[in-house]
Amino acid sequence: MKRALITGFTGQDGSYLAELLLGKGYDVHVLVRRSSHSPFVRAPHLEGKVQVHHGNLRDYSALRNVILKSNPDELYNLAAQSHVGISFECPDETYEINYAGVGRLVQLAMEHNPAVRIYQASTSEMYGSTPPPQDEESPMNPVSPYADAKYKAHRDYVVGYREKFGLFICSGILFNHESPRRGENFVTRKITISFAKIALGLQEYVELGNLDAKRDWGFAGDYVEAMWHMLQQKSPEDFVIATGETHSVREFIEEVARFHGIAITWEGSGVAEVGKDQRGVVRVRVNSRFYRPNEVDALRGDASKAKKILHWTPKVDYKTLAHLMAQTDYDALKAAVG
Ligand code: NAP
Ligand code: F7E
Repeated sequence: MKRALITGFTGQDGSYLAELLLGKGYDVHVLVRRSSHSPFVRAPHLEGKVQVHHGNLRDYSALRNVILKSNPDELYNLAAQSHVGISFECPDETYEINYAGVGRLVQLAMEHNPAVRIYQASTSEMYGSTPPPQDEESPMNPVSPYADAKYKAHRDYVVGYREKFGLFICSGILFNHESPRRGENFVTRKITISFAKIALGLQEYVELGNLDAKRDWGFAGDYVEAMWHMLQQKSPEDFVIATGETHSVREFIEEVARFHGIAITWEGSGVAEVGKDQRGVVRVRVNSRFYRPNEVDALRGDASKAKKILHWTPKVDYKTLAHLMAQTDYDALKAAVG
């Protein structure tokens, strides 16, 4: 039986990946940092099925213990301070986890077992100001502390360790992927929760930042399959994982509103812009609090390499994803309010 260690289990991708690996018969170990919440809040059905180890990417001795105890054949490093906006407020913490933490983990795992296979959660944010479409050869121009830390981890510990030590380590350069388990302060989930509340009469409007940013949004359940495929190849390589379609934040709002029978029309511009429903009630406002000091304007990935080598292709399309998230949040809220 193969052993896998997943960091970032309590996050969105961690639970989908654990489900996938359990389904394939893996002995799944997970690293979680101590919190006042259960590590199974997002995925209660996984309690008792994975082996929990406490640790933190900041804590060298804890990481050493976890690697010794779990003795992984495959290590999936999903743990990160993953919020781009917050990385401008907390740059040191972001570097400490997303760059230095990766170095600690990779070094310890390699020392313990030079044949270990490692997946590093890299990101389309590394492309920054490079215009779409972006593929594995596109220049990386990070524009946030989050992206910079991820880019440096990719350069030093993925490409660097592969070349210097022959380590089997791959970067998945994943474009935005979402699900009903997405963190509530990422834009898609913020929109689906807010419109569920609007539809149930519990909230009047939602406040957002840049409505014109474009993202390539896929489904997290599809993307964890690509992670696994990367570690089953003969040699370690990096892969872009994306749908190849791009939509603005504004379009995502319109799609979710439409799901609830609300037709949004836009008036004004900049911070004065509003989105009104068919009765003229304002449902969307812009608040500069949600603008970032620096923005990635447009992302659209070219996943041709993954399609050709991994035989990976996304199954859930943009509209299905938006509706799945909208429906799940609406059902949960309706059940909660009775
Ligand atoms: P997420 O929901 O924010 O989950 C992040 C995970 O990292 C959580 O389990 C969190 O634990 C853990 N973590 C944070 N700091 C830690 C530390 N110091 N030590 C140990 N664990 C720590 O992120 P996600 O959306 O699942 O993304 C997974 C990974 O893919 C991240 O590395 C992210 O940067 C990267 N990525 C995500 C996307 C995307 O669109 N989702 C795209 C490209 C790359 P707590 O629960 O304790 O906070
Ligand atoms: O923002 C705009 C915001 O925070 C998307 C992470 O998983 O994907 C994610 O990073 C866009 C940005 O995701 C609000 O300015 C407008 O242009 O949902 P997000 P992200 O920054 O793209 C990448 C690939 C990762 O690697 C990251 O880990 O939406 N936006 N108004 C807003 N964003 C937020 N969060 N909140 C707003 O109110």
